[in-house]
Amino acid sequence: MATMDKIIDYFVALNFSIEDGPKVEDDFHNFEALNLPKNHPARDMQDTFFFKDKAVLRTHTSPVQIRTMLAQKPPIRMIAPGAVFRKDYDITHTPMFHQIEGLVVGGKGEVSFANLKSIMSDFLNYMFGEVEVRFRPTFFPFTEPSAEVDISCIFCEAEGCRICSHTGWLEVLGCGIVDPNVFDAVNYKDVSGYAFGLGIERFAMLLHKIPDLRMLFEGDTRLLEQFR
Ligand code: 2NM
Repeated sequence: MATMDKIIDYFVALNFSIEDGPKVEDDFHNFEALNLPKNHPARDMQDTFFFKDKAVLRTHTSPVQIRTMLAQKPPIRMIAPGAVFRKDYDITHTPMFHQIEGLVVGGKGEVSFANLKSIMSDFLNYMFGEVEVRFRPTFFPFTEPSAEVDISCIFCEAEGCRICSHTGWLEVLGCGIVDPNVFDAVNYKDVSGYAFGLGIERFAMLLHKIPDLRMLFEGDTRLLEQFR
């Protein structure tokens, strides 16, 4: 997928390794280690596909970050591209989609929110050209502080249109400083880190101005012909 390759190229040039992991996951790697304890309301956000025996289809690629941290010592500088699965189907959601998540871990005090802001801003300017980038505080179980990141609308030059819901802004990714509970789960001591995640189909949709995400999965030749 061209959009996936463009994103991967950026991070490979910055010395990130590409990591992979299983799509059928267990509770520990998909939830528990990511600070999503059992019976926690944050689990409902995930709309998980469960198997009979408690195995799950991964709802994000973060379990790959957990497996990489368990297998390697810091420093870590990685991205995990791949398919993820959620019970969600409408014009902006498909039950299978692709994510790229990134993780950087260094020694105590080595990694800051300022580092995260600058790498995310540079990355979004590489992807979308000269856009404004805005960080809004939000909550994720696995990062604290956390931010949702918006770019100025590339469809209307931030004038306000239907695609940006007349706000002038498009939400494109989430990120934050890795929560200490995540490092505890993998037995990392005296480290600091940041992580980020984004949906590749959403990026493709914005880059190619495709109005309905489901069109990417239908294989209609009228869409595909335009990308020959
Ligand atoms: C996001 C947003 C913020 C994330 C966190 C981690 C880990 F494993 F380090 F805890 N991996 N990915 C993360 C953080 C993902 O996606 C919207």
